[in-house]
Order: sequence, then structure tokens, then C-alpha cells
Amino acid sequence: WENPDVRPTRQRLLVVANRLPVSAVRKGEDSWLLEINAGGLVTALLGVKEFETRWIGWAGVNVPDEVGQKALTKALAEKRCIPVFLDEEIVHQYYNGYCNNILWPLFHYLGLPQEDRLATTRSFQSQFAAYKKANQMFADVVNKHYEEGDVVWCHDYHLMFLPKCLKEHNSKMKVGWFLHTPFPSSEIHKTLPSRSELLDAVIAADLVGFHTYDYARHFVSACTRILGIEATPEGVEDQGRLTRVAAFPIGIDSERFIRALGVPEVQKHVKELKERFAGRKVMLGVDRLDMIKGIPQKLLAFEQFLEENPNWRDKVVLLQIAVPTRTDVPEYQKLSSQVHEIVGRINGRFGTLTAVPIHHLDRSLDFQALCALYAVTDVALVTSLRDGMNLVSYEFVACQDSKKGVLILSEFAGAAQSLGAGAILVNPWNVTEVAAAIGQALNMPAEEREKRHRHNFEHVSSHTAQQWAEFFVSELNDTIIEAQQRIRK
Ligand code: ADQ
Repeated sequence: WENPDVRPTRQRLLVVANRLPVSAVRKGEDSWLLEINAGGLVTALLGVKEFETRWIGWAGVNVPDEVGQKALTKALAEKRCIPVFLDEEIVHQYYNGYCNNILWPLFHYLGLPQEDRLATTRSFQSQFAAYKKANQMFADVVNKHYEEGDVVWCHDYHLMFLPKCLKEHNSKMKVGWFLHTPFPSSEIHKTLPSRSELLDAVIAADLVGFHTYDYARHFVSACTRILGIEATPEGVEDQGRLTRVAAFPIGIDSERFIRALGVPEVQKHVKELKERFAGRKVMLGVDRLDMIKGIPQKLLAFEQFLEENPNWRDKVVLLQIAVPTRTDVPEYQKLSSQVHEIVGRINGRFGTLTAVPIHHLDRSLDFQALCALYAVTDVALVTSLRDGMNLVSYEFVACQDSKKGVLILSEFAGAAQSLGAGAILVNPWNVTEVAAAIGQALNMPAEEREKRHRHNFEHVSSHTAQQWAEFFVSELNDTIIEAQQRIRK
């Protein structure tokens, strides 16, 4: 394998996601700077050695001219990435509109947009049309680069139409689709005006995957109740054609985090943080600044805890790292002001001239700084109102081998299914319950912390991102073989 000339041919895996794993910055008419975006999906697939991976997606920039498109295509090819070029109008209607304003809140049980319903209904049609058009543009690029025998793995709610577009072009293509968010109860999905068209498009895939068994069950119920098709033990069946539906819980590259803790730079960070917060217990929140992450609810719970426990006021600090996302959407701007207001109030009420109870950072941290923070934390607070899985809870556990800190985890995060026995599970909407959980975590005896941590650590270190990806793709390959055998019979 060391010598590329004697490397056996590996199956090609075309990973199609809205965003490519790199960000492109234009440096001149025909020159581009590329930076890797190290998200969960990227690290999951970087570790997969079994397949020859190609990425297909949008580079996150508008490139209207042909010279720029050609140069970017060439630069991306070196990173095994293939761009889909979307213009500003499509991005506005498809990505900001249909994906982020309609599907994202709906799938997290926040409902369809409430304000100015009439205007929303009118724009709904054009946003859905743009969504289908964008999915077709992704399909055109996949079709152009597809070679017989390739596996095509479509990701997330941005690309629910893609399996249908691909199968209409080539019914033999091996197509899988995985959803990173929750799939809601069929009663919620039913409210979506395009409910049937979306389901019908997804079941064109051969294999449909979710993080948890519950999401898979909701999807199957939505198909039976809305499309009127049959549920089978393997998935759903429409006119004799089976679509397999199953749970594939994602994991992290836990070794990468554990290794990082041994790096001198990280150890230096750890030492600085320990000195900085000596004598105080450290609580940590790391989230994208998104309404689904329940940041205001978390802050209110911390406020109630300080109110009810004056003896803890100078002995605990909450570090909340909230990286801004979708900053051009008014609802996210409102959330940001709300969070700042609550933080200001709590620090005003309980701070002293020398110390404040909350440090709130509006930015992303680099990997090493993040690992150091996880390592010095006594209590991590993950209070998502809904979350497909939540990788922050996994990352915290991976970095806690010396501290054996406590994880307070929302029962509405997919991770509650896997880390529930080790974490303190809470209903994030119940501020009083979360405040009590903070007290329980801070006062937990070492022996109980150790036991809970051991449970979580065993899970995190034995369910890795790489296994997740390899399992999904091998199940997809098997699904096709079984389907072929059924046809022969
Ligand atoms: P996200 O909603 O982005 O992912 P999550 O799973 O927690 O949520 O992953 C966030 C990633 O971003 C983590 O790797 C974390 O370290 C990093 N991150 C977050 N805030 C950061 C900050 N301030 N600085 C640096 N890094 C930060 C979606 C779904 C999840 C699902 C994943 C994977 O919403 O439910 O778990 O996809 O399927």
C-alpha cells in the first residue's frame, strides 16, 4: 500500500454534501486560497481508508466568471474536491430560505416560520422550486463524474431531492442518504407543504440512515402515513421496491483528542487555564450560536443556580463558547442580542470587581485550545432543545480521562441515547431541573464521577467516526447485493 503504483483499486466513494470540506478565498483573477473546514463529517471521512473518497459540494463562494470557476475547479481537484457552482439568488432561496428557514427549524421541532404567514406561504413556493433546482445542479455534477461501481453518499437535509434526481438519471447507481439532524415525528413533518414530494425523493435512495432508532422510526411512520406505502422490518416498500432505513449513530475520532492532550502546546494551555481559574470549578458550554442549542435556557438555569446557592457564587465559572453562524438571518441576530443581554445581567448581578461568573466568547476556538478547555472542565453543559447527535458531548468525554468531569446532557440530543447512562440527563426547557442538575454535578462524589465517566468513555472510544462511515458504506453495498439477489429469485 505504501507504493501508490501497487495499491489495489479501491471502490470510489462520492460524498455529496451542501458544503465542501474546504473554504475558498479568492486571491486574484485565477488564484484561490483553500482552507480545510474541520467539521465532524470531514474528520469522520478523513479516517476512512477503505474507499477512494471524492467530495462534491458548494465551496461557499459565488464565482460568476468562467476564469474563476476554472481556476477554482483546478485548485479543488488537488484536494479531491469537485465544486457545484450556485449563484447568489439560488443560495438565497435554496440555502438561506428553504434549508435554513424552513427545514432546519421544522426538523428541530421549532415549527414553520410564524411571522407574516402569508408572505412566507408565497415565498415558500419559490424557495421550494429553488431547492429542487439546486438539488438538480448537484445531481448534474455527480452524473458528470460518476463511474460504474462508485458509491454515492448524499448528506443532510439540504439534499433530500438528490436521491431521486440521481436514480432518475441512472437507476443502477448505488445511492445512500444520511440525515445529520433529527427526523421529527410524522405529525410535525405533516405540516410541511412539500411533505410528500420530499419523502418520495428520499426513498429513491437504496439506504436511508439516521443517528438514532427514533428518527428512523419517525421517518418510516411519515412514509406510511403520508405516502401510504408499507413499512417492512428493513425499511419501507413501494410497489415492490425496498428502501432500507436504519440507525447509524455517528462518533468522533477520539484518538485525535486523546493524542492532542499529550502535545506540549495543549499542556501549556491547560496549565494557563488552571492558573487562571484556580479555586473555582469550571463549567463549559461549546455550541454554534443557534436556537436549537438552548443557550439562553442554559444561562437562565445557571442564573437560578447562583441565585439559590450564594455559597457557590465565587467558586464557579461558566465558560460559554458560542461560534456565530448564519449571521445574516434576523432570527440569529436576535438570538445573539438575547444571549449578550442575559450574560450582561448575570455578570452584573453576581460579578465582583475582580471576577465574573460567565465568560462568553463569540468565536470559534482552534482545535488545541478546544482540547485544553475540555480537559480543565469540571462540568460540561449541553442543553440543546433538539440535536441530531451532538459531538461536543463526545469530545468533552474524550478529553476527560484525568478529570472525570460530569456531563449534563439534554434528553433531546441524539447523544442521550448513547451517553445517557453516564450523563445527568435533563429537560433543557425546565430551568429549575437544569439548575438542580448543576448543583448535583458540582457536588458529585469522585467515585460516582469515575463510574459515570468510565461508561461514557468506553462508548466514545469504541464507536468512532471512521467505523460509522465504513459501516454505512458497507451496509449500502450489502443492500444492493441483497436487492439484486431478490430480483434474481
Ligand atoms: P452541529 O449542529 O454543528 O452538527 P455538533 O455535533 O455539536 O453540532 O458539532 C459541532 C462541531 O463544531 C464540534 O466538532 C465542535 O467541536 C465544533 N464547535 C462548535 N462550537 C465551536 C467553537 N466555538 N469553537 C470551535 N469549534 C466549535 C450537526 C448536527 C449535530 C450532529 C452533527 C454530526 O446538528 O446534531 O451531531 O451534525 O452529525
